[in-house]
Amino acid sequence: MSQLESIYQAVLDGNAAGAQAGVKAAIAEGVAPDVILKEGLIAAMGEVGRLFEENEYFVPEMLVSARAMQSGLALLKPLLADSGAAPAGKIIVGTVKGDLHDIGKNLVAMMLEGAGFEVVDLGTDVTPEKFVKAVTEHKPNLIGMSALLTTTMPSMTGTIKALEEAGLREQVKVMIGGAPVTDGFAKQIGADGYSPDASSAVRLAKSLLG
Ligand code: B1M
Repeated sequence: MSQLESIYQAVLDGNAAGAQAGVKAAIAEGVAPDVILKEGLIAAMGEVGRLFEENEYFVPEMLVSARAMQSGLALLKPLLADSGAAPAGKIIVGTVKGDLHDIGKNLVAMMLEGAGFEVVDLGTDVTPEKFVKAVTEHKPNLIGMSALLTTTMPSMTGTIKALEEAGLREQVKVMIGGAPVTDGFAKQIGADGYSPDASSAVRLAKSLLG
């Protein structure tokens, strides 16, 4: 079994120690960090989602797989971060109200940090009010919202409305992402941009700031 296959299998099995061992070994073998991420960790989470849809996995299995993925991701973090990048701007990130999925959001935050952004991470289940309060407090250039559930996407709309009502909308650019989110949805709710994955999120953030 290759190191990528063993990482994939460890995440499927919810085996955090195995995922870490696999990531360490792959790094030692010189496998590129983005390949470990995409072909090992992210591919396995995609399969976990499929197994959940097929009723072969349930929430506990998803949870232990998520933990295994996060422990592998922690080892990749320093390698995915560019070194010595100039400060590129300040961004507040969070997973929207009602939504507890944070792996994708953490990955986006990690890549943004690596690209030189100062990132304020509000965590998960972030209400529109909390986003507004954080904008007042931290004065960011950008807000990045993540949603993984179709049922929580409307909270993105709610946050944009809350920013407008607080008179803050013109001060920040808003970017959104997450598996069910689309470019069309971003346009519909008046966000400034959408990106499908973490590396394009960095390009989008940079382009939004000109
Ligand atoms: Co949940 N879950 N989950 N889950 N979960 C999904 C999302 C689901 C698609 C599974 C399925 O049915 N196939 C489904 C949603 C269906 C829908 O709404 N259409 C689902 C469901 C139903 C649920 C529950 C309701 C289950 C239940 O309780 N019955 C429940 C909801 C809890 C809640 O949030 N209130 C639930 C719970 C959980 C766990 C807690 C067990 C766990 C999350 C653990 C954690 O995050 N700490 C979990 C997991 C792990 C998943 C799957 C399997 C994997 C998600 C993931 O981490 N992917 C997921 C199935 C799937 O996505 N295939 C599923 C890997 C990650 C790297 O990708 O998050 O897409 P992703 O992020 C990407 C891009 O989307 C993008 O960049 C990232 C990196 O490339 N991106 C952005 C993300 N945010 C961005 C922001 C940006 C830009 C890009 O700008 C700001």
